[in-house]
Amino acid sequence: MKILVVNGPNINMLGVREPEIYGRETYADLVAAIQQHAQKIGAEVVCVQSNHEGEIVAWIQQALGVYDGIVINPAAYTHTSVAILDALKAVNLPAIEVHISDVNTREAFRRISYPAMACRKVIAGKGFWGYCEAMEDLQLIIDH
Ligand code: CA2
Repeated sequence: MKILVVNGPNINMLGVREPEIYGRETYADLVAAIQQHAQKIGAEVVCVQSNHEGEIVAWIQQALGVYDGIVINPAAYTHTSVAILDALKAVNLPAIEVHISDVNTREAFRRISYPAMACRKVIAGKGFWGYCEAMEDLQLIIDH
């Protein structure tokens, strides 16, 4: 099973600022945690991060025929991007949206998600574990 993990803008700043919201661990720590869990569940995972909406759209498009599923934290683009929603709809791969923080208990604008309309599930507020849970959920969806 091949999974593409896509992280959006500013996720590369993890551990640098706002530790009260996003924790003290860095983006490199996140990738290490994802890869460790991928090994445990027998999945092949590629992690990418971009601060550019078009690049995220391109990665989703290129996932077709290469990956079995997508785990995506679109970060701030969650709340604005019809382009990412349309790309997920276009490839029609099973996708799960993840947020490190609990977007439902923060500002009202964070409760809106466009990409979620093309995702099987949204996992929020579970920190890095959310990505691991999403990989396990994808495995169940793909295997059945
Ligand atoms: O909780 C999440 O994972 C978010 O997707 C993170 C986004 C935010 O816009 C979403 O509403 C929820 C922001 C990522 C920025 O991460 C930073 C990390 C450290 C310092 C500054 C920003």
